[in-house]
Amino acid sequence: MQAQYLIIHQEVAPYVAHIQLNRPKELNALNLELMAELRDALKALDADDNVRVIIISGNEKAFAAGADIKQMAGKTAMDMYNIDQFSTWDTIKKTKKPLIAAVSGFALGGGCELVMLCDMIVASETARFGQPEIKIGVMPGAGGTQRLTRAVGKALAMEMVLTGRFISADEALRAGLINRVVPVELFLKEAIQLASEVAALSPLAVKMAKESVLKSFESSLEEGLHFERKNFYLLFASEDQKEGMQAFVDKRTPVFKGK
Ligand code: CO8
Repeated sequence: MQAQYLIIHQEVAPYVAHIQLNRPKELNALNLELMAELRDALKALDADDNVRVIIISGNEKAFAAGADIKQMAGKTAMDMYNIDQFSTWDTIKKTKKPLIAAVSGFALGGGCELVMLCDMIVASETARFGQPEIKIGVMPGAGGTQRLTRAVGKALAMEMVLTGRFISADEALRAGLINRVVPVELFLKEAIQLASEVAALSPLAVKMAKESVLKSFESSLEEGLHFERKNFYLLFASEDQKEGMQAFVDKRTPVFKGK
């Protein structure tokens, strides 16, 4: 896969791919071209049987400092409507395999929203999360008012969205926004470790479990429980279920094939 604004590592560990956002001079500002490349890369990796988990990172200084303000500055509402950038985000949201964000430095605006679209978040001690759109006369547009509020609750989300205050990795951890914080030199290693743990499991069970957890954000409890139950039953049609349970009985490590 060739990309101008991404570095794609097909296999950083068995069954683990890594996409690095790569516009370092602009702090990985998410221009339309980068987002289109990210959408295409995720689609390809989601369809690749040799990939079970995908890590998205930036570099040490920035995961991403938001949407590209320079690209947006002169646009009219009709330009924005016609560009329809959120269809790209809608496609990214459909990725079935787990996405792990490895965050160091700035994760702001669209950058924070991209992080929140991921399923698990590993941060370095230097990570800063924020929705500073209010400071440039707009507001979050890619889920910042919704996913942030669900993750950290109304009080902190409201403060971040209305003042643009950045929060540290430790505050994000305490607020339940992220999974873990590690020293900066370890953030990618830790993400690969976490991804490898998941990649060793049944990819079918993992995908259906991800889908079921996400369903909880969009359904009543009853509907969500029903959805969960169907996926649970469905997994009994897989060879991985037979292998997983037989391995437990045999006291050996299961080998999952995704069938
Ligand atoms: N867009 C475009 N360029 C940027 C952005 C950005 N979001 N952030 C940084 N840059 C550029 C700077 O312009 C600068 O370029 P140059 O060297 O050519 O002047 C370079 O990156 C380095 O930045 P700074 O010199 O400002 O670096 P500092 O370390 O002094 O400051 C900050 C770092 C605090 C991160 C600062 O750059 C900043 O405040 N950036 C903007 C943060 C922001 O407001 N983000 C929200 C953007 S709006 C948004 O995300 C809306 C999302 C809605 C939908 C999502 C669609 C993708």
